[in-house]
Amino acid sequence: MTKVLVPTVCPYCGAGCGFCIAVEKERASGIEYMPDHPVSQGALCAKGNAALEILCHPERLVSPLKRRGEGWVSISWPEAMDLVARGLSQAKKKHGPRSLAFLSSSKCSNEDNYLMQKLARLLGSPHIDNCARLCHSPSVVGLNRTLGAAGMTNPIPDIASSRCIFIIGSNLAENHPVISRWIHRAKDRGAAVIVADPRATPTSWMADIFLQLKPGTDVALLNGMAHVIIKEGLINRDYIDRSTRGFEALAEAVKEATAERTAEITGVAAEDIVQAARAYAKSPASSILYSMGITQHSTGTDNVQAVSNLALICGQLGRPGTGVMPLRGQNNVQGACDMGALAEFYPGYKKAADPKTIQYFSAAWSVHDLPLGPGLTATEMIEAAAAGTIKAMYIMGEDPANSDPCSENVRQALESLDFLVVQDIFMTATAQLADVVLPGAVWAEKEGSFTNTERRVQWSHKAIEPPGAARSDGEIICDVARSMGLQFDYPHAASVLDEINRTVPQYAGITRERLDAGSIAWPCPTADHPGTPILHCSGFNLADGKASIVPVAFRPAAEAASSDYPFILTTGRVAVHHNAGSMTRRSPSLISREPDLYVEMNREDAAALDVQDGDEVKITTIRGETAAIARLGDRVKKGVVFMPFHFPGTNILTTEITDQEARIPEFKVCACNISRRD
Ligand SMILES: Nc1nc2c(c(=O)[nH]1)N[C@H]1C(S)=C(S)[C@@H](COP(=O)(O)OP(=O)(O)OC[C@H]3O[C@@H](n4cnc5c(=O)[nH]c(N)nc54)[C@H](O)[C@@H]3O)O[C@H]1N2
Ligand SMILES: Nc1nc2c(c(=O)[nH]1)N[C@H]1C(S)=C(S)[C@@H](COP(=O)(O)OP(=O)(O)OC[C@H]3O[C@@H](n4cnc5c(=O)[nH]c(N)nc54)[C@H](O)[C@@H]3O)O[C@H]1N2
Ligand code: SF4
Ligand SMILES: [Mo]
Repeated sequence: MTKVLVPTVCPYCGAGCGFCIAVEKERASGIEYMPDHPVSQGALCAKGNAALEILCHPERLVSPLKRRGEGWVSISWPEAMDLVARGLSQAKKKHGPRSLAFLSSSKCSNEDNYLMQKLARLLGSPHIDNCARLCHSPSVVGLNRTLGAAGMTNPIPDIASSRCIFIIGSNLAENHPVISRWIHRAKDRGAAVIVADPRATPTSWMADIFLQLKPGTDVALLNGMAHVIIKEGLINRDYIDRSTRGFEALAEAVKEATAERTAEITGVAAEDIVQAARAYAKSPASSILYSMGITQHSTGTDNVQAVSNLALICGQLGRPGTGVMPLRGQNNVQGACDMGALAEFYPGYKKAADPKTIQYFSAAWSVHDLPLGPGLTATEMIEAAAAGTIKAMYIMGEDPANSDPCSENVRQALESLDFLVVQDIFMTATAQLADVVLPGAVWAEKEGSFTNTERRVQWSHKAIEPPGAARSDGEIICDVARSMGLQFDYPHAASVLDEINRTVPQYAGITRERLDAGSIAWPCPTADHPGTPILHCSGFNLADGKASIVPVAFRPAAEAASSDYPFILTTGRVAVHHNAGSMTRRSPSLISREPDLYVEMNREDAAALDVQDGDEVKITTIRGETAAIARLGDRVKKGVVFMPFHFPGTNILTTEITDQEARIPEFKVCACNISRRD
């Protein structure tokens, strides 16, 4: 029997591991590892290993659907296109192009995202965004300001040459498991690991120094570390003078942030703060890895700036083993942002509010009347839908009804739209609210390029045909565009990449032909440029080539524990589920390992409430309540509880309060109460 091996990229997280799908008789028969892959080197985590389980799942969407009463009827593609064109055109005609909003998908390829944002803007709407808003938008704002670029500065394999790795607000052992293999390699070579997290996690088990801080106190911790480094003369004076501006203001701002004062705010012992500061500053090559524990706060942008301040005053940038590494979440969230599926940027991070950007793309796309931005962010779109200014939405590969905060408000907002079209691979909570549902093909059933967290662009090949009448996202977008009277002639993904090469300078040299020979990290300005694995080696893309040190003052989280809501709820992830769970809850090998929504509590808190391990409890916030199974232990300190958000229910509880600049919700801190359900 002939077996063909088709190289693809894992559809789950931003590590971008590669594997081959073995195809026999036109079916995916198994996974073959890729020992020469630059990141995964033949390894995959539990989710990667289970990826094929969703391909032929009986609940896959296999035909377009339209709502009829409480149920759904299958319709043909021409009828679906007619309904979508009518729904979007009517809103546009009655309320103007700015009444349309588009959510693009960081699960989809660069080509799909490029097409989606182009569709939005050619229809005259500036309102296009993706789930980066809920994820790394503070990195985009903060790092663009301080370092002039928001990408991870160094490649993943480079972590192995770090001598000190500071992991703050990231549980990479569960959420980027293949990246944690590179940390183990560094540890084997003698590197020190520091972890700052309110919870003990499989990541903190790797730590030499574990800083178990109170949720939302990262700016205080980072300022405290900067204080120690400055006081003890551990700064890199040469680097500060040569490559940065703003140091004196930071030194002034952290003058009072002594280790003792920091200990009071963060709950971390002063001695540990001093040890961590010394270890990070003194090592010849230190890197900082961070993720949602830093960004998902009303102070997310401040947190990111405080992280980059630490790297800058120690000169821990621009060399192997150093760097500021925002670990990107979804398989293609980096690419979705690069492609301009963002409210404030056209492709290539050209500012949506700059008339020069409009000129550039008007010429590139041979159109006029492109909308000046910024558009509404994902979180603002929901508010605008509720307020009645957004009338129609096109949502591809996102599940805001489960993944946005305060689910009840999201549901009401989406229900109040005149028209909603959702394009997904499963019937999600969001799709349940749609007028029309379009069945997309998933990664293995289509081809395209994906950009992982290190800015590494890889081509993923098509292994099998999609089920039933499902079609690739790119084809569907082109069809929608054509049925709205636009000229979208892209016969295949490569023809979209060809346009990306011409319009996105960072991708100019990342051609389809070159991707056959291997992956390339952007920026890659020409066809003979090797790509740029390490950023900021010779200065920064800011005035005078210098980075900005931006002092930030500690501000507490928006919600504090009170007598009615005495616990702090923090939400996040577990190893075997992914985000709102549409894929992993349907994956038999994964759901069997983690079948229920649970809340992790400290044993002492549970004892005071007479809650036993395995009891069903009720978790309440001012927004609503949900039930979960209590899981007792010592991983969280007294007064803190943790829930994963992979099951419906968690986001009923979370707050809509956002960071003022980046508009990311504060998923990591809200006040709640817990009681036993009898
Ligand atoms: N298994 C799995 N892997 C995934 C995903 C998944 O759902 N499941 N999702 C992907 C996506 S989209 C993303 S964005 C990434 C996210 O990856 P991570 O950022 O690692 O995910 P989280 O679990 O949300 O949060 C990370 C850690 O932040 C800690 N934390 C909470 N509050 C604070 C705080 O105030 N300060 C600090 N310092 N830490 C805090 C939490 O306890 C948690 O351990 O993972 C990606 N990979
Ligand atoms: N409480 C709480 N909430 C959170 C977070 C948290 O830490 N705590 N984290 C936030 C973060 S970091 C993120 S990134 C968001 C994630 O928010 P979402 O992006 O809304 O979450 P996902 O569940 O990953 O949704 C992706 C959807 O894409 C579909 N899909 C997969 N592949 C394809 C494809 O090829 N084509 C199409 N059309 N669809 C496809 C999947 O079935 C799924 O429904 O959640 C946020 N919400
Ligand atoms: S680490 Fe991420 S990319 Fe790699 S196999 Fe696991 S989920 Fe997939
Ligand atoms: Mo994310």
